[in-house]
Amino acid sequence: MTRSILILNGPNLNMLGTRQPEVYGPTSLADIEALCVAKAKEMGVTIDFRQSNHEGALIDAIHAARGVHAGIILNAGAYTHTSVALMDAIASVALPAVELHLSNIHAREEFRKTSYISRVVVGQICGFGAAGYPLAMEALISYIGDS
Ligand code: CA2
Repeated sequence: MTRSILILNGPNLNMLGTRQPEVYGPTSLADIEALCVAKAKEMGVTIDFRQSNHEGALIDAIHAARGVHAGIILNAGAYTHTSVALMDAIASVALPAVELHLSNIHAREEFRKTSYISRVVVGQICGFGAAGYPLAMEALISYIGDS
């Protein structure tokens, strides 16, 4: 069976490439999706790439991943630093998950150093810009292995 992974993007990530390229890079979310589709082809997996600005919609997508996807890559945007509900959603589906950020959240404002998501994921990739997405795919697929 072809393995499938959910790549979920949170609030404001639809605005990538329009402002603050010095922080988040020049790449649009559509360009990042194309990068992930190419990587998925190379790795022989399928992806479901999504973005929502709504916490509940992100939670619904995580719940729906159960029994459908082998794992989750989550860039929760600013919800990373605030959302116990998203943390609980990841814990509730018991799927391996990788936390992803374009920027190095540990080198920025104090409030970005706190991540609720970190408590329930296998690991975190941050600071590599758009290149972090294919890196996260490699990390997750390697973690999942042949299971
Ligand atoms: O570095 C990341 O990937 C973040 O998850 C991006 C979030 C931020 O709140 C997190 O702390 C780290 C922000 C999403 C993108 O926001 C934009 C703001 C202006 C222009 C374009 C995107």
